[in-house]
Amino acid sequence: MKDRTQVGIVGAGPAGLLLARLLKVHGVESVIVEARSRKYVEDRIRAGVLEQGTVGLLEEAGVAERLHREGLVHDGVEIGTDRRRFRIDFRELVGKTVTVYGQTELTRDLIAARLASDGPIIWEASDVAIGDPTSSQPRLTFQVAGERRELICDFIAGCDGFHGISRPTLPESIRSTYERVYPFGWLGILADVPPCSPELIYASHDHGFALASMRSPTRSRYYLECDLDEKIEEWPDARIWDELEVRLGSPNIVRGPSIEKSIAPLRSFVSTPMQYGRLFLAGDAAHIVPPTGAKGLNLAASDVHYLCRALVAHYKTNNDELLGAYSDTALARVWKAERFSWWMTTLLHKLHAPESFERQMQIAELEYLASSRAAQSMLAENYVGLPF
Ligand code: RFL
Ligand code: PHB
Repeated sequence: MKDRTQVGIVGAGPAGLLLARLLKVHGVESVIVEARSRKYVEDRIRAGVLEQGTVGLLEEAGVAERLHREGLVHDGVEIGTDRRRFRIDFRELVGKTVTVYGQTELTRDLIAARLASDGPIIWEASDVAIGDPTSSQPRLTFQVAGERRELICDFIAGCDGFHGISRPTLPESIRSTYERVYPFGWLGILADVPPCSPELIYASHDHGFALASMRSPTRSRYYLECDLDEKIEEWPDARIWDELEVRLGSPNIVRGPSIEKSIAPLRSFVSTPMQYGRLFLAGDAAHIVPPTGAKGLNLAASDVHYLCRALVAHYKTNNDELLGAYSDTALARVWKAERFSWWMTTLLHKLHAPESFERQMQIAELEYLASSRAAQSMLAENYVGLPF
């Protein structure tokens, strides 16, 4: 079966769903092709912090109603060290805030809006492939329910995450990759207990990094730095709660059974360029950040903003300048978020022997951050999100 659309979107993660919604708002049609089932996509537990700019985009997309009702606006974060705890006050330092709202909820909102009126999502597509990306009629081919389908497009947006097929569609000869794999992972736990603090706490401790986050006033999300070869079975809930109390220095953590528990590796990764002919990459398909700066989802949103603006300029004013500049424009912001995420990660994790020079530098940098308004402003400006 052969179909046609203006923009073929590979992947129904936040990047693909938000792009489809924004395009629709501006009168551009799309079809989303997703490898997984709706249930799988809706149940995935991932990021939790939205920059103010991301919230603005969700407003533009008309999907911010529940976010404004249920999202928690945070004016700052706390940083914990072995010696002290101090606060970075975003509102006071840079006049902006972040909103805590789970990626899971955001994904559900975007899927509901899409299915209400915007156009199809083709779930559980297999053997997805991109044909003729440098021609004027690129194609998406795939199998669904045993039937082979072909979708002729004006443009294709590769929003299929780190393990997708879009990035490898760019010939290796034109691709450059930049990567850092960190020697530790994050053990995440989700539990229906009230958070231990009204704001997020990022803690650097001799035992390793810990993060106290949340999804709502009754649901907490915590993370512990762990070794990459550790198995989840080695971390019964009681051991996780004990370790969180030590690293966060918070005796008042409310304990409860874990609803979800998993270990994720940490990686910094950028693939350039983000365009090949009429194929445009957005989000994790082109770049990965370690979660320490809470930037992954927000970067997907800023890519989508640039891409949507460029596609709309093509259709409304026949101007392809923004499309031609997409890769450079998006990458300029990506690299700054990569820097910030790498900096937060190397500042707070256990990377060096206790007596090493490097460990002393880490301690000195944390002390500087605790006492310098300039250093705190740098953190705040990046954490709430650089402009786009
Ligand atoms: P996503 O969310 O990975 O969505 C990509 C979608 O594409 C689908 N797909 C395909 N569809 C069709 N054909 C194919 N061949 C396909 N291959 C894949 C996938 O099923 C999926 O639905 O990428 P997107 O949209 O760019 O969004 C990016 C964000 O999801 C990501 O940056 C963040 O979630 C990163 N991230 C985290 N960021 C944070 O800021 N804080 C966190 O705590 C945090 N935890 C995480 C994370 C990413 C994780 N991944 C990718 C393994 C935890 C995990 C486990
Ligand atoms: C989360 O709540 O999942 C979260 C929050 C902040 C981060 C990473 C993850 O930096």
